[in-house]
Amino acid sequence: MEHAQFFDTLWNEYTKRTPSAKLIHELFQSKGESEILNDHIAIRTYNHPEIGVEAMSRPFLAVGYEAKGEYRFEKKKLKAVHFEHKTDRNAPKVFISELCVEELSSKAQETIKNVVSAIDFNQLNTEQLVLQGRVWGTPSHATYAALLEESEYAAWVYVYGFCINHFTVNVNALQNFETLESVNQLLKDNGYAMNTSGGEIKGTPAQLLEQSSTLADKYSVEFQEGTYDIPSCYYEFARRYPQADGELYHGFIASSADKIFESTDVKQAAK
Ligand code: OOG
Ligand code: NI
Repeated sequence: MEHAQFFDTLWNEYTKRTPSAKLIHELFQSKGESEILNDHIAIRTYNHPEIGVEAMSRPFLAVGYEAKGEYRFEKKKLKAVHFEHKTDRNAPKVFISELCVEELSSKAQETIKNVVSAIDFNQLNTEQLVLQGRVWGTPSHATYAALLEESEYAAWVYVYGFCINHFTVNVNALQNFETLESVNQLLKDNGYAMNTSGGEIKGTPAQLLEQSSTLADKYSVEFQEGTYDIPSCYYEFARRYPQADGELYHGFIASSADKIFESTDVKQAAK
C-alpha cells in the first residue's frame, strides 16, 4: 500500500535522530513481537500559512487520509488536528500540531518571522514538507536559548524543522504485553527514562486512552556557536479502550497530550 511505504521512509528518517526507538523496537522483537503496529505519528510546525497544519497534512491526504479531531492547548499556545486513513484501520493516525505564533512576545514573533522568511519555497518539494527537516540553515544557539525561555516547542521546531517527532507503539496489537504498565516496566528494566510529567501513564481506562512515552534522546546538533547535545525525539506507547459501540476509541485526549509534549523538554531531561 502506498501509505505503508511512506511510513517506512518516515521511520528510517526518524530513527536516525532517535536511535533509542530502533533499539526499543528491537527489544520488543526479542520479546516475541514480530509485527509492531503504530498507533500514530506526530509532527510539529509553526502556523505560518505555507507551513502550517494544512500544508504539513498534504502528503497524508494524498495517500488517503482525512482530518478528524481538533485540539487546543491554551497554555502552550498550540493547536492540533488528527488525521485518519479513510479505509485502512491499521494505518497509523497522524497528529499534527502548530504553534500559534501571534500569541508569543513580539520578539519571538520577529525571530520566527525571520526563520520562516529564510525558507526558499522554490527549492522545496512543498507536497512533502515533512521529509525536508530544517530548511533554514544552521541554527544559532543564542536564538535557540531565547526561544526556549518562551516556548520549548518553538525552540524545538527551530532546531529540527519538519520531521516526525515520535512514532507510537499500538499496545493493543502487541501479543505478549497487555497493559501499559508492563510495557513501561520493560522499558525501565532496560534503562530507558520515561516522561513523568503528569504521571508515568497519562489518561485512564475511563477516558478510553492511556499513553506513556520515553524522554527524548539527546542528539548532537551543530549550531553556529558549536556543537550542543539537546533533546531530539521520543517513542510513545498507547493503549486504547472500546467505546459504547464496541469500536476502540480513536481520538486524542488534550489533557494527556499536553503532558506528552513535554517529552522533549530539556528541564525534565536534566533531572
Ligand atoms: C505531540 C504531543 C501529543 C499525543 O499522542 O497526545 C501527542 C508532540 O509532542 O508533538 O503526541
Ligand atoms: Ni503522540
